[in-house]
Amino acid sequence: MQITAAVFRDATLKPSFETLDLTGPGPGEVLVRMVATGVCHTDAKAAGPESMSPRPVVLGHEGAGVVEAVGQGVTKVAPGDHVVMTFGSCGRCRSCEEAEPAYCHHALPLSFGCKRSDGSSYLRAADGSQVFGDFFQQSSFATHSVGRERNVVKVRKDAPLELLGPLGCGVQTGAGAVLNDLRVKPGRTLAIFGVGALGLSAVMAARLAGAGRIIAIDRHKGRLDLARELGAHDVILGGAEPLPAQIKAILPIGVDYAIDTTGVLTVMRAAIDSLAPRGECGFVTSPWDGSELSISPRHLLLGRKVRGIIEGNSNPDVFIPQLVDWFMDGRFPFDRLVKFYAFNELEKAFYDSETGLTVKPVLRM
Ligand code: CXF
Ligand code: ZN
Repeated sequence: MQITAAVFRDATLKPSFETLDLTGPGPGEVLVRMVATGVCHTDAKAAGPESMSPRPVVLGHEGAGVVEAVGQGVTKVAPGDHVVMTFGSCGRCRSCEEAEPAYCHHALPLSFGCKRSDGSSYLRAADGSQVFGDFFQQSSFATHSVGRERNVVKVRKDAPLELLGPLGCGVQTGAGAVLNDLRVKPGRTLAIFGVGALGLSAVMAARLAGAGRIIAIDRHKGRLDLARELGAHDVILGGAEPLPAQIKAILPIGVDYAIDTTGVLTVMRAAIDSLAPRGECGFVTSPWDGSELSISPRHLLLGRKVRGIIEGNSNPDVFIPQLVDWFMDGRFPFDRLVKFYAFNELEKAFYDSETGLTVKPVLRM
């Protein structure tokens, strides 16, 4: 079939909108007609000069749409089902067997490798040349997408499908860090460094968890205002005196939990330095270039922990429908983060999200 897709042929973040040939769904695959897709910072990284993926490539990994056809052996979904597309996982490694697919032993090649496990590709340009799809096993910046049985999550049909794509990455990353991984206990204190899509999702989740004190930190005043509306008790505008001192001016012992969503080394260090004894710090992203962070082992000795958390340690088939239910009940208003764009405004959506103008862009197909 023919589809329209945003193809990244160079490192400029400027896609060309092309008609491509799609063959599929193959065995175990699910063809999804895209309704809308979120835009995540990882898409901009993968489009730019630091990309880990081959080119030309179709990016996008927060798809939401309607199942159009299923390949041989697929039983989880059927044509007509509404689905959110999420990260891929192998289903066979120890992490997958123990229902922690975000830590799949094959997570990186499945997300960034952009080909099927047999090496083939299902997308061709008009001249017959290969275009890489399969980014996060979906490449959702397109009118149609090929997922796998494991990375499509069926959602209730009364929920607004065009809003739901970000649940597949950014929103579950922030909310899941609080609820699935750190498992923030009622009454405990939490500092969230950076309140973009990940951090604001963490704020809403912390409120749901009954956290006693939620401190939001950001460089954008508008985001701090939104953090307050979504449940933060205190806000700190970044850029002035050292952040740990500002946090300890509110909570002298430090916080029980800290989450860094910025991937900025100095901020990550500030998150660790803000912890109370036995406090736990989660990093939900990292510098893209693999650069290293210095930590004082003496500071860690008092039972403090530091942990990387990817995709909110989500088991998506369970967690995404749960987030949808909470949204529908009015307890998780993540629509407050979203601004809609037309499909052909992808470049503007990248720009608005990198400059902080928009928290979570969603492209309508
Ligand atoms: C990201 C999370 C941070 C490391 C690279 C992959 N996942 C989705 O955007
Ligand atoms: Zn993402």
